[in-house]
Amino acid sequence: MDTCTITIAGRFQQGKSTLVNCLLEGKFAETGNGLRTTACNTVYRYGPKKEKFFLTADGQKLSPPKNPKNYRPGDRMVVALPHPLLQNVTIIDSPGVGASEADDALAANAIQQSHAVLLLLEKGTLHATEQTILEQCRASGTKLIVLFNGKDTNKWHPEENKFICETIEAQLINSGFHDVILPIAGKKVFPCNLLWAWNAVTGKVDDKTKKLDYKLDTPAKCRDASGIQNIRHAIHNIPGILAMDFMSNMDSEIERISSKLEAEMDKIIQETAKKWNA
Ligand SMILES: Nc1nc2c(ncn2[C@@H]2O[C@H](COP(=O)(O)OP(=O)(O)O)[C@@H](O)[C@H]2O)c(=O)[nH]1
Ligand SMILES: [Mg+2]
Repeated sequence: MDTCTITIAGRFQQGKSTLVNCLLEGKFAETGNGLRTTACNTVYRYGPKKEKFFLTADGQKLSPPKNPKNYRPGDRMVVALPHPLLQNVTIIDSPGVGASEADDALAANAIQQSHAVLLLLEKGTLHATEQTILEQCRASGTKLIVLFNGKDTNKWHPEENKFICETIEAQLINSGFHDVILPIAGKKVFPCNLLWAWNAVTGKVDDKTKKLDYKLDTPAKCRDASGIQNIRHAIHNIPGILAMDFMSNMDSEIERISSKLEAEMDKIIQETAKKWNA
C-alpha cells in the first residue's frame, strides 16, 4: 500500500457510492434504491486506461464475478481510471456497516488498510454502527473526514444543516474524536448535497432540484452549492497533511531520543569522572 488510501465508510444508503461517482465524474459505482448495492470493497485507483478486475484475497487477478455470493475481507474489486484525483490518492468504496456481520467485516478490513477514512452520514445523530467505525479509527490513529449528506433536499436549508452539523460535531467532541478529524473549509462536519454534485457531472439539473430550489438552475450553480469542490480539494490534500503529521511525529521522537541520549551521556561522564578522581 504505497499510495495514500482513503476508505469511504458509513451505513448503507448514505450516498457513499454516489460520492465516488461525483468525485470521479462518471457512473462507475452502482448506487442503490433502498437496497444494499456495494457488496465488495471496490478500489478506485489510477490507471492510464479504464480497467475493471477482481483481485482475490490471495492475490489472484480474475474477471469480475457475475453473481458473487460471499466475499472474503481481503477480496477487492479494482477499477483503474485515468482521473487526476487518483494520481494522489486511492479511494475504497466499502459496503455499508450495520446490515450484516459479513459486510461489517469487509468494511473493517478496508478501514484497516487505509490511511484516512471519510465517514458519510445522512442523519443528524451518530448511530452505534458509526461509533464502531470511529472506534476503529481511534484505535489505529486513522484520520477522519466527516461529511453530512443532506440527502433529503427538503431539509437542505443552511440554518438547519448548520444545526445538524454542529450537533454531530458536539457528539464527536464529547466522545473524544476531536483530534482525529480533518476539517473541510474549517468545518469538522462538512455539509454536502450529492444530488446537486451529480447534476454538475451530468450537466443537467434534475426535476427534484428544480422544484425545491429554483435558484439552482444551472449545473455550475449546483456544483458550487453542493460542496463537492471542497471535498475534492480536501481529499487531494490528505497525503500532504499525513506526511506533515508523520514529520512532526518524527521530530518529537527524535527530540525524545536525543534527550534520553544526552542524559545517558551525562551519567557516563559523571561516573567516569568519579572513577578518575577515586
Ligand atoms: N436526493 C438525494 N439522493 C441521494 C443523494 N445521495 C445519494 N442519493 C441516493 O441515495 C441512494 C443510495 O445511494 P448510494 O450511493 O448507493 O448509497 P451507499 O449505500 O451509501 O453507497 C441512491 O438512490 C442515490 O441516488 C443526495 O444527496 N440527494
Ligand atoms: Mg454503495
